[in-house]
Amino acid sequence: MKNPPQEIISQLNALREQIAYHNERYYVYDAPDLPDAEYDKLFAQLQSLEQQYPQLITPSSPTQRVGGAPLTAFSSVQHRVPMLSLANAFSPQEVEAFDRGICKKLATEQVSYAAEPKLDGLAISLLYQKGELQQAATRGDGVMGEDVTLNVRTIKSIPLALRGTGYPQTLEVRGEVFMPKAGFVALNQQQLARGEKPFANPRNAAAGSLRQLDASVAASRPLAFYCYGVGYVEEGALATSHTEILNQLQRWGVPVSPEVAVVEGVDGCLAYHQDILQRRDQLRYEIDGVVYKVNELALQKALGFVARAPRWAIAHKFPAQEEMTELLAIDVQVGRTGALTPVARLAPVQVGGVVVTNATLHNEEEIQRKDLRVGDKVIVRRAGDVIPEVVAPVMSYRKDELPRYVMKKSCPVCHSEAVKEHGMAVWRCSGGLFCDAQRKESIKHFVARRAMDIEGLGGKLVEQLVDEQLIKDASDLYKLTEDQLVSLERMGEKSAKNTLKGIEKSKSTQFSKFLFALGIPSVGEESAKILADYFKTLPALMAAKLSDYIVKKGVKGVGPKSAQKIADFLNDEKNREVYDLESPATWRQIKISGVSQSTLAAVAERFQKQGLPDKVNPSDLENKNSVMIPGVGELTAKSIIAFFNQPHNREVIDKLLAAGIHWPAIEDKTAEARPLDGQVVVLTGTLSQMSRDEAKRRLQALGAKVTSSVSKKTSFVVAGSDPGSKVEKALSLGVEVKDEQMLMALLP
Ligand code: D41
Repeated sequence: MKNPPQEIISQLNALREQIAYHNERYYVYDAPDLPDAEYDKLFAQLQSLEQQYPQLITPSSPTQRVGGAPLTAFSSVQHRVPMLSLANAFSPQEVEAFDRGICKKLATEQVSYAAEPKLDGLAISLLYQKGELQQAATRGDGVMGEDVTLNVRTIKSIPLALRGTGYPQTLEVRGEVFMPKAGFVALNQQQLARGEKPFANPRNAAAGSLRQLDASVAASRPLAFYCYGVGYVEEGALATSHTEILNQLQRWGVPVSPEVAVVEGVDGCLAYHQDILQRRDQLRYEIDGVVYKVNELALQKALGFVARAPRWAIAHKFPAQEEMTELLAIDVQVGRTGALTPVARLAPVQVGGVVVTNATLHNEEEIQRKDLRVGDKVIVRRAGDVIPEVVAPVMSYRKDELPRYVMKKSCPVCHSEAVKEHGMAVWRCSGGLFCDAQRKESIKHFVARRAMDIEGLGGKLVEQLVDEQLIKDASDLYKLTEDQLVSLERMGEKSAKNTLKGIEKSKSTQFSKFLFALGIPSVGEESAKILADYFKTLPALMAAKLSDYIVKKGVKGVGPKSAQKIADFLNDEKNREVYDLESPATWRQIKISGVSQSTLAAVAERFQKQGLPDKVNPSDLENKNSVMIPGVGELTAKSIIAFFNQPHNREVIDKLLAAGIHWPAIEDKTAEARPLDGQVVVLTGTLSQMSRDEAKRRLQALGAKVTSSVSKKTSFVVAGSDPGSKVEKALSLGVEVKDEQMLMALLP
C-alpha cells in the first residue's frame, strides 16, 4: 500500500470539507449553490483518492454514507427493507456495458426492460396497512428516513386508502414526490411576492415543502407523486414483473407515470432515452434521465445487488442543464435602437449537450441583482431551445473580493454617451446615426426575412458594406453596383449578381413589411400589420397625431344626457314601428327635445353604417369612449410620431420610395364582395339554434345590414318562433319571410 503524501491528505480533507458544506446546503437547507454535476465531480474526486489510499477512509467520510442526513425536526423511521440507490450511466456505452453484464450473468441474449422517466424529485415510502395509508417516510440515507406522514397526507394524488381489492394487507409503495414545472414557477412567484427566497429548482422546492413543520404550508404546495416500485409486502402477493406490479398499483389508485414502457434489449433502452429526451420540455415535470429495470422479478432476484444499488437497474442521465464555468468578461453589445446589452463571455462549457461560450445578461440591474462579477465561477443553465442563461455566481468559489460590475456609461463602438430613460433598466447609446453599430443592426433588421426579405444579403455582408462605407443607411442598398460588390472580400461575380437580384426583388413588398423594416422602436411585426390596416397609407401614418391613434366609440357631439334621450327614443318599440329608421329622410323628421338636429344626423349616419341594434346602449353613443387602436399602445404611438419627426428618417423614407419600393394599396376589408352585401335583414321571434345576436353577427359578416324595423327597403325578414307583428308587416309590404332553416342554409 502506498504511503499517502501530505498534500494528498490535505486535498482529501479539503474535499470532505467542501462536500460536507454542500451536503448541508442541499439536504438541510434545500438551497444548493452548486450544480449537481459539479457536486458529483467533487464526490468522484474524493472516491478516486480514497480508492488509491483506502487506509485514509474514515467512517465519517461523505463517501461512507448514502443520501442525506436526517433532520432532527421529524422523527426517524427505519425502513423495513432498505431503500436502495441507483447506479448512473452517462453515455450509451455505459448502458451497453450494463446490459452486457446482465446478459452475461443471466446467460441470455436479450432481456426485457421496464423503462421509465427519472423524475427529479425526492424518493419516499408509503406504508399501507389493510389498504389505509399508515406512514410516509423520506428515503433519508436509505436505512433511516424521516416521518413526513402529515405532510404527505396533503398531497392530493396520493390515495389515503387503496381502491378495489386484492392488495396485500401490508404494502409499502415507493416512488418520487415532485413539483410539476407550472406549480414551481407559480410558487417561486409567490415566494418573491412575499419577499422570500425562491427555490433553486423543483426538486428543492419539493424537498422543502415536505420538510415543512406546518402541514398547512405543505398542503398549499403543488406537489405530486408517481410510484416506481414496492418495498415491504406481507399477507398477499404481487405480480411477477415490475410493469405488471405498476399496473396493479395503478388499479388500486396509486399514480404511475404514463410514460412507463416495456422495451426490448439495449436498443430498446437507447431508443426510449432518445424519445423521452426529445419530449423532455413538453413533460409537465422535470426529469433528469430515464431508468431501466430488468422487468422480470425472477431475473432481478438472480442478479441481486452490489453495495446499495441493485444490479438489475440503472439511471441513464440526460446531459445536465446546469453547469459551472468561469465568467471571463462582460462585453456590451449595441442593438439597432442603441440598447446596450451586456453579454457574458464564458469559458466554453457543455450544457444540455451544447457548447456555450456566450450568454445574454439583459441589463446592468440584472447583473447587480445577481451580483455577478468578472472572474466568478457561475452556474450556466440551458433548457431545451432556450438561450443560455447565467443563473448565479457560486459564492463558495469566489476567491478574493472581486470588484462589483459597473457598466461603462458610453457606447463601446462610437463612444457616445450612454443615456437611460427614467424608470427604465436599459442604457442606450446616444450616438444615433453616428454609431456604426446601430447603423449595422438597423440595416440588418431592414434586410431580414420578416422585413424586406432581401435574399443574398446577410448580416456579415451588411457589416462589410458599412465598414467599407459603401452604405450609410438602408436606402443606399438600392444604389449598390455590381463593381462595388465584387470589390468586397469573399464576393464573387455570381454572388454579387445574386445580391443585386435580391435587392431588386425586395422593391415589391407589403406596407406592413416595409413599416416593420423601418425599425421604429416598439413596432413589431404584429403592430406593423395593425397599423398598416388602420392607416392604410404611409402618408396617413406619417401625418398621424396622437389623437389619430384614438378610436372614438361614441358619436361626435353626443353628451351623456342626449345619449340617454336618443337611446330611450330608439329603444321604444312604438317609435321603431312608426319611423322607418333606415331612411335618412325619416331621421330628419325626428325631434327629441334637447338634442340638436345635427347631432341626430350624426347618430343617423352611425346607424346607416352599422345597422340599428335591437337595443341601443347610451354609452355606445356618448362621445367620451375613446380607446387606442387595439394592439397599439400609447408608448408605441409616441415612438412612431417621434420617429417620423426626425428629418433624417423622412429623408431615408423618401429615398427608399424614390428607389422604387412599392406595395399594393390596402383595401377596406368591408369593400370585399360578400354574398349579402347591400341586403337589409330583419330578425324577429326566437331562433332555436342560436341567439338573435349571434345570427345578427353572422349575417353582418356576410355583408348584410341587420335592422329592427321592417320597411319597403327590407330585403327579407327571418322569423323564428312567436314572431309578432313584423311578419305581418313584411307580408303586407310584400317582403320575403324566411324561416330558421332557410337562414341556416344562408350561413357558412
Ligand atoms: O423517477 C425516479 N427518480 C426513480 C427513482 C425511478 N423511476 N426508479 C427508481 N428505482 C429505484 C430502484 C431501482 C432502486 C427501486 C428510483 C430509485 N430507485 C431511487 N430514487 C432515489 C434513490 C433511488
